[in-house]
Amino acid sequence: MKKLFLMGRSEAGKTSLTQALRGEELHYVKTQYTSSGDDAIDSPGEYAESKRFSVGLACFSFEADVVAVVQAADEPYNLFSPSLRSFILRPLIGIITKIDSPCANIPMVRQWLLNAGCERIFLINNVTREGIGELMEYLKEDLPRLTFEEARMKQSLGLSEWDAFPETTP
Ligand SMILES: Nc1nc2c(ncn2[C@@H]2O[C@H](COP(=O)(O)OP(=O)(O)OP(=O)(O)O)[C@@H](O)[C@H]2O)c(=O)[nH]1
Ligand SMILES: [Mg+2]
Repeated sequence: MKKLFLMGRSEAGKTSLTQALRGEELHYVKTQYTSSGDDAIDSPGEYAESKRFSVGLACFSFEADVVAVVQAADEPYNLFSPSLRSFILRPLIGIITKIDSPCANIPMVRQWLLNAGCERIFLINNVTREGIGELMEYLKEDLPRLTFEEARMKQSLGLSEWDAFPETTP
């Protein structure tokens, strides 16, 4: 199981997502500090909203196998810059929550996440659990562990550790 790090503005639905992933009923708990469980690291939205604290998110991300930018489908403006990908040394995915919102603008939020460099985007309704199965499917496989030599080889090819080797023609 990949360990997931969640970052995104307050009320984006990060804690609800951890509850939905665990199969729990949603119950509101304001996240006051970054907490690391077995399968997920949840952070307070205020970290993403403050220039000073957002640097800390990069540090927490190193404890995870995959980093998720969580944005609700009805967010009025974007907090994450297009250069975001460059300081995250993990696979970066986007999670769009609240797809049930009457004010949802999924194409706009999807574009923000693509601009940030997310390689996959999941659409989630934490209340009905729509989309949770697809995310679980993605998370269930562990990332392959590389030897030092394999990591060096990937670097020499300009690949990230988690990228597949390119197909070679015989
Ligand atoms: N309709 C709907 N409501 C949701 C969804 N996900 C979360 N919510 C509601 O949104 C509110 C905020 O959710 P949280 O999961 O606490 O948000 P958070 O991102 O953890 O917020 P912070 O802890 O402040 O960073 C709660 O009242 C949730 O019930 C969703 O997919 N659809
Ligand atoms: Mg929370």
